[in-house]
Amino acid sequence: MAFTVADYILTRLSQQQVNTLFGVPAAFCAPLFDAVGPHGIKSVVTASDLEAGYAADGYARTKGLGAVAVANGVGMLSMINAIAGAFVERSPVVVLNGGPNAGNLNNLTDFDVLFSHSTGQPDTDLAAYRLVTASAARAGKASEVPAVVDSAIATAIRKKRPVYVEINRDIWTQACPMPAGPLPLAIPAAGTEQQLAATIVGLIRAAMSPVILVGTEIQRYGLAGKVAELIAKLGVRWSTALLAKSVLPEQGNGWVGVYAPPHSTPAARNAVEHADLLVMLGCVFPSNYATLVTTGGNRIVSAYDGKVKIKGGPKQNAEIGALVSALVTEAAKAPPKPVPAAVDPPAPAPPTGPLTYRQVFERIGAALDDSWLVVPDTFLGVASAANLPVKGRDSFMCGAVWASIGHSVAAAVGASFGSSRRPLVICGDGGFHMTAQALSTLARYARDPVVVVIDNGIYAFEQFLIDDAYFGNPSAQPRPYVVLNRWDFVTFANGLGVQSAQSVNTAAAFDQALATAKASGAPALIVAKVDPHGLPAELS
Ligand SMILES: Cc1ncc(C[n+]2csc(CCOP(=O)(O)OP(=O)(O)O)c2C)c(N)n1
Repeated sequence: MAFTVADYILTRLSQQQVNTLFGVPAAFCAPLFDAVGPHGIKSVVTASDLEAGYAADGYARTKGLGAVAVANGVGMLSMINAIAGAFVERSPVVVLNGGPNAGNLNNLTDFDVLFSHSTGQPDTDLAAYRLVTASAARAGKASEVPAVVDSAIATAIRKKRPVYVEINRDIWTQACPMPAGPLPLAIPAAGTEQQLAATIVGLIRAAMSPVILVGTEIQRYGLAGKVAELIAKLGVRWSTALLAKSVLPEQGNGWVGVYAPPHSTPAARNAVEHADLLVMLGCVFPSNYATLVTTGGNRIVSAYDGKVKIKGGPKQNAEIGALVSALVTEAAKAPPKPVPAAVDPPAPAPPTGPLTYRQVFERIGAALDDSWLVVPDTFLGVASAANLPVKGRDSFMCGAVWASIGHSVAAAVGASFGSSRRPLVICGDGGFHMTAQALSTLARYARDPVVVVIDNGIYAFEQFLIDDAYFGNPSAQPRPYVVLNRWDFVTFANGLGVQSAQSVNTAAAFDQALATAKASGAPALIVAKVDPHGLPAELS
């Protein structure tokens, strides 16, 4: 049988250890799904296109590269939110689209006949994805496929961002040359790294209270081990931005806690905000970091996206991998300094009375071991999630910057394939409403995430941002537009095939439900019912 265009793409993906293709098939891309088997790739069909995008993103964050294919137009535009998040948060997902053929395009331009799911523009998907990917290209002929695909996958891996590949729907099964040689994955050093590293290490050694803020690029480029070495050699304290939580094990010396303003722990706040030198390595900053970054001026060194900026100086080119290696080499030139001891998290209060937001996090914190991957959503509990004592490296995954509610449940689908850890999702009821059908995918493919839904009946985070006085006053009414339709979550989960589902309203019952879910090895839902007026500890 001939080696086809679909085979080419799947070969290149499997060479990069991608063994799962997420998506929702449609005629324009179905031949890709038909071809997966011989490549050792499994297709995972999700309950929605948005879920497919989040799942591929969760897989990419945990495995290093992900792939997804959905229907052109209707599927692609539905999924674009997930890929925008992957772009912002540096998650390399290969988006594969079956695009119009020559006849479709002629009928559109000559006769105004729309091809399937067309907006009436020949390249809507391509143009839209150009905005949220590191590269977007279309292959109209089989002969163009090797160059288009190689360039896209290499870009995804080098830039740690999603890429978009559109294949003329007619050519999936056409003959295509086999891949020639390895992908060009090397990232050339800029040549400045050694000198910049000498300057930065000199500044750290001269500082009284330096802190390294470790960011996402360190995880994505596999540099965590080297940064751990750097911390040990320099005896420096360290924190992470929320997006990068668990890039290094948090029980090590020098750890001061996640810095996620405005609700960080006093230890993290003091260390980061009062550091006389703050070295920020590969951090993606959302707006809540603006004060720190924009007013830091003379005490900040930052390395991000191929550039280094030292204390208000100009941005200089530097490749992060070469820079981190050079920092370690420079740091090794003097004897290691002792690293200050880690700051211990506060002990939880005894679990009494009705379940509270605070208790849910305390109980989860007490139950964490190194089998779990904690996957919080964007909700009132995000600051509490930042402080969870997760165990070991890569034990936390969160859409902390793009902040799209519902990400957690669907990204856990992908992470359950990409990580050896078991996802423990923590989501608000409103966020759960967004991607709740993902429970069906978990059941169908026998995945084992545990999903904790904190059921307070409202979009509490929105209420908090609009009028937080509501939370201190038990008789206050929430804004009408933050009130949710109440679901019977247990019946809903059972209906989707998740048999282990229970609703709890005390801390003891929550502990029991979590232990049962852990023992089951099957997907599980725990509905934690809390008072809508309650706040997590960090916001009280
Ligand atoms: C896709 C998307 N839609 C809307 C928002 C705005 N938003 C941010 S938090 C939030 C409320 C979340 O409510 P819930 O999941 O119930 O958690 P809670 O805040 O009650 O803990 C909303 C609507 C968003 N961030 N993402």
